[in-house]
Amino acid sequence: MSDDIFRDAYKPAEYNSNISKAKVYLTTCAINCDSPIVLVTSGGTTVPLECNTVRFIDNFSTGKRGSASTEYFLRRNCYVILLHRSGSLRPFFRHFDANMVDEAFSVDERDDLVVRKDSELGKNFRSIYDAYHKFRNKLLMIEFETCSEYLWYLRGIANLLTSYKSNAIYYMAAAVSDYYIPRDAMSEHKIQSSDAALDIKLFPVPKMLGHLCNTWSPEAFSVTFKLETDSTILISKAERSLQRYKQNLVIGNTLSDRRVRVTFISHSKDNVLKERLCETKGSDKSELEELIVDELLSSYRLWLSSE
Ligand code: PAZ
Repeated sequence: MSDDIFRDAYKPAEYNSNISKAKVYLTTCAINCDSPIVLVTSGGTTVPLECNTVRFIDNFSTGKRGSASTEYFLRRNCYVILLHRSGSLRPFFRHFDANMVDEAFSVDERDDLVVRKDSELGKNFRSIYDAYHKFRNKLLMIEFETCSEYLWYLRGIANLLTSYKSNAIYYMAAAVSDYYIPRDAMSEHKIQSSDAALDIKLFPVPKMLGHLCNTWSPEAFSVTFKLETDSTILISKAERSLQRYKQNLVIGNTLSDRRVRVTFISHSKDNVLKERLCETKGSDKSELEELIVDELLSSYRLWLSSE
């Protein structure tokens, strides 16, 4: 079952061209650099119910964690490949939304459309625009939609990143489905409605984290996120993940307060569990992702120096 998801039937249509783009990106931008190359995963994966997909299962993830973190990694001199859900929040563009249009723009006396300097967007527009232009060549974005597309890209990019050894960082903030429907069990066409209840059998998605940390990219620094809704089980679940997959760090968060606090969970060299709370309260940084990225990069540097 574990390799079924890598059958050609699941391969993303754009796979070859996106992996070629990643190769070019790595060779032209990042090959001779000492800066870390970070793979950020972001947003939720879908699980199609039909081969010709009309309906699918989705989850809550907006892509804020991944897109905001990408900005801070870029600002800290890292290269970033952002593997993100299509339509989820994107770095820099996440600051703009349609509701701002009326407030942010006006027409001046020469009939030109101008950004109103007194609007929220106007106040920040220039610095965001400048940052986007400054960093966009250090950023490569690849989109996924389904869980299998995500896994294909993860494996493909990990294959490329493996030669960057400890210069590569994995920052896995995507909310990846735990269950899916294998191609053979999926309806070819739209499931027809009827008066009877609909039975759908979901199968566990093969766990790829072990492959990533131990085979695909064993020398990289890998950080995974763990989300729970019950805060009382968060640390034990994170610890179990650390024991099982041997990633360097798990960042735990709960659904309700994930915007203001996370907990860094790791093992020390002598295998003692370490927990560090990271929260916006009492910090001069307004976005949690800035705190997370700074804390993570110091752990990374410490790890590099102890290698
Ligand atoms: O995408 P978002 O900003 O709305 O949410 C971020 C998050 C909660 C999906 C992320 O922090 C996370 O915990 N990802 C891993 C989820 C999991 O598989 O447990």
